[in-house]
Amino acid sequence: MTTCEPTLRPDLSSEYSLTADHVRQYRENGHVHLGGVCSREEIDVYREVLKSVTANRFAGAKKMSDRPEDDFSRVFMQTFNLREADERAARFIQSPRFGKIAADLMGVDAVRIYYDKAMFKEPGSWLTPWHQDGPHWPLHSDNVLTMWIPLVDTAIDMGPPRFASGTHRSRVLGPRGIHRKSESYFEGHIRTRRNPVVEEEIPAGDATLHSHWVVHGARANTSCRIREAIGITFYEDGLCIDDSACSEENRPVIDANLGNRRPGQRADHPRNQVVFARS
Ligand SMILES: O=C(O)CCC(=O)C(=O)O
Repeated sequence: MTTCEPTLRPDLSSEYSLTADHVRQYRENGHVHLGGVCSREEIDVYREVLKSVTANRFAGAKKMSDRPEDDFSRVFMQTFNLREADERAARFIQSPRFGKIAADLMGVDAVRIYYDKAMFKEPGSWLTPWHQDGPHWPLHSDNVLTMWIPLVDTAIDMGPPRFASGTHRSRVLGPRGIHRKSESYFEGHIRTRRNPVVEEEIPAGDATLHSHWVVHGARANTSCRIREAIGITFYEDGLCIDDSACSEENRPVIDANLGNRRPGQRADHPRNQVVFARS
């Protein structure tokens, strides 16, 4: 069908009008919600593409009640690096529009992609425990962020991301990992420090962006709809690998996402494309 040709899909090269207030919010709070990053038409077209890539990968998923209780599978189904599996998905994920937003928020000249992932939270999925991303990634810098893009309107009962504003300023704050222990630790931290928690419904086409240091999570999906979302993690071009904070068990996966560059080397593997650079 001609409508499936990659060349006929929106190229997302036009710029998003980021305001000075967006940049201020991102830097002060560690996260920001941007309205209308994609038009409804753009998101609908790419939703079909991204769902077709995830469909095979999620096909064998067990029923919720048969999944182990002590791993991540009850939080959401996830799969990585759709951009490497499908040219049309790459067109979306590597779009200069998204790359420029990330670069402008961080105030850097160029950004690379660390990885992308689909996070589909099914009805009945558990909450996403409070956590920080930074402590398990081998990029110890303030200039790493994730753009979270829902493919469907995400109401509060579907579990949009929630953020503890301002927690990015302290960098590493608590235990590594995303589990019951991180949930209770950060819940206590947020209560004690009275960090404001921001949780909003996110229409399809909007996006949130969060620093990898900010404490974040999501409530359980108590609706009857799947929360379909894509996360794209960007970092400042020029960073070197520092994996001193990574756990041994995660290191092979983490290193592979950066083309197995070694500590001290530049994180500049071709796998981690530069998707935006100021000329
Ligand atoms: O989608 C979620 O539930 C959590 C997302 C998240 O932790 C992230 O994108 O870093």
